[in-house]
Amino acid sequence: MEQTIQILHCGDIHLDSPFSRLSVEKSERRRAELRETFLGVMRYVRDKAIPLVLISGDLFDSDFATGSTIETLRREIAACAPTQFVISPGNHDPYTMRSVYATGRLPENVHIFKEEGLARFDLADLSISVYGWAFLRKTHSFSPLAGKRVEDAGRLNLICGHAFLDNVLSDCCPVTGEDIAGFGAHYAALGHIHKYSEGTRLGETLCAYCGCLEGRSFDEPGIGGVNLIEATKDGDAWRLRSERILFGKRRYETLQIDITGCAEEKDVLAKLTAAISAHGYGEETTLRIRLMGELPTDFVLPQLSAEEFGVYSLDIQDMTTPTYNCAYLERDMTVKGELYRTLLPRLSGGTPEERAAAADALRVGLAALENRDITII
Ligand SMILES: [Mn+2]
Repeated sequence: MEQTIQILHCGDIHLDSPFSRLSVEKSERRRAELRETFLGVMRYVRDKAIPLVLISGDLFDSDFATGSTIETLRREIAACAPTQFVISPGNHDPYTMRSVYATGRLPENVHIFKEEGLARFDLADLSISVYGWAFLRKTHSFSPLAGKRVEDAGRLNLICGHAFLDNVLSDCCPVTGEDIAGFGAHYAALGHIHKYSEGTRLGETLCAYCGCLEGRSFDEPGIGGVNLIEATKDGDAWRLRSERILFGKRRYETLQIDITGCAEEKDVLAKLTAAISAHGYGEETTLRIRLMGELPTDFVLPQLSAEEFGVYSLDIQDMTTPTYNCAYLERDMTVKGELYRTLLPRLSGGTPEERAAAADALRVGLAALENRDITII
């Protein structure tokens, strides 16, 4: 008889993140949205009656959590029973005596790994074994899987842990691909890398990072989500299928747009609008646009607002360089020529940031010397 089991893998949720780059009001709203997104996952688990949830670390952003977050967590997890939750504390929320894991009185359907070394948790009635470990502090210096093998190959064997895969010098649990392949589990639910990527096969093991649930900065682009694993028993073997389910409410994205050749303000607007709509960015997107290319020295960039483009928030980085008549400026005996010659080493030889800063200085300087309006974005 065919038996199918669904397993939900999530992690790097970072509840109660400070979102410190945002204003007080916006950061409070983002914390609430993050909790709301997490509640969405819990609703999904209940609606689909998923029997097992793996949380691969960094459920909390730190070992501090607000009373209301702990209360919500307790209530939501209890309401999911008989679903079992297995949690592997990560580098942001290590298992310590004062952590929520030790003091939070979490419901009975939660199992938390408490040791740095490999431990095993069996779901008796489902013939599933989950192997995992805990961070006990900010660092974890060895691979709990090294040289180990699953103990009972007849069960559905899973790994749940926070680890930096194939980064042997890392002090964030340096597990290697060979460790995972050699261990011989069916699925490895990893946390730590916030970017979701398709699962990879390491030996017989499907191995995946779930990414975060909500991006918190431009370093964490895309809409966050969870991995839904469907394991089907086929004779003695298990067949696994992985599906990405999106839950994030907002996303951070960066677009690099070359505006060379734009002669007027409306050309820039048209180019940006086309790029934004091609990517389908809207109210859910905090967008950074990096403007590239060359512009005439007297070109004044228009003021660009998030509302104009229908996105949540807009951050413009002007990395354009001015096209200038360098042969003329080089020989120019006025202050303009002097300005150009002073900036020339950085315009032609610095890092991209230095070149951009020097180009800004030249554009603003020439504009000032020519009594033109200056707009600095
Ligand atoms: Mn994390």
